Amino acid sequence: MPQQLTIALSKGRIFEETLPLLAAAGIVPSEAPENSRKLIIPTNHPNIRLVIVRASDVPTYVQYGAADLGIAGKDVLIEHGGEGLCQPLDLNIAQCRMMVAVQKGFDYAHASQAGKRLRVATKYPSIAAEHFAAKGVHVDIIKLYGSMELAPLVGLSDCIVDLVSTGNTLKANNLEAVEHIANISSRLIVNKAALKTKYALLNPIVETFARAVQS
Ligand code: PRT
Ligand code: MG
Repeated sequence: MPQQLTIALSKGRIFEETLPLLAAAGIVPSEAPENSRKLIIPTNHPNIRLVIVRASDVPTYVQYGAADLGIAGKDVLIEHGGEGLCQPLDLNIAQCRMMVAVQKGFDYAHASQAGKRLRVATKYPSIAAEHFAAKGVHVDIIKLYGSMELAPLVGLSDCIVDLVSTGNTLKANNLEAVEHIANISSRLIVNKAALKTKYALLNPIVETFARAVQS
């Protein structure tokens, strides 16, 4: 039986921005996940299929070899830890910034002085903990799964650590960014074992993606 290749992707911006890269490698999905409830999407290539999973689940599928490769944001990869994964390429897609944000008018400089305690709401506890530890600021991290922007508005936290791209969400909720933590983009991730056992299938895709990113 010919070897099968499974690619894990999330719906939305990552899927949209990955389509041209797949096309460059001659891979065309049979349908778009936005128009379908299918979780396994075949492609024009009989041995290559896509699986559609939550963005934060992509590294897990690839780590355990349920998918051979995938595309995940650096935010998701830092929180996952990267175990069992090779990260051969920064694809420079789905770009954004990890920022600290507060309600407009909140005195962040004062509140984040050493010696005080800051309440931080975030979906990214590892990134947030590391950032504030490096500054020597004591924090209580409140883990949320979405809509972090609400937390400072209702007194759940003093600030949030979240991704910002246009800044429209912050603006619409009377928040402002006060600190830049990191620039974020999405990376190609490959299962470490598959990199060896499926080299002949995987390598042309990695090389094509690398060329597409450079051009
Ligand atoms: O949406 P869902 O809860 O299913 O999962 P997800 O948010 O993890 O997935 P998705 O598809 O929204 O994001 C996938 C990846 O895209 C993330 O892991 C990031 O690496 C990257 N990315 C790029 C972003 C953004 N830009 C972004 N703006 N991920 C999320 N956002 C959110 C942000 O959290 C905030 O709520 O968009 C809002 C801010 O956007 P602006 O344009 O208003 O600033
Ligand atoms: Mg989202």
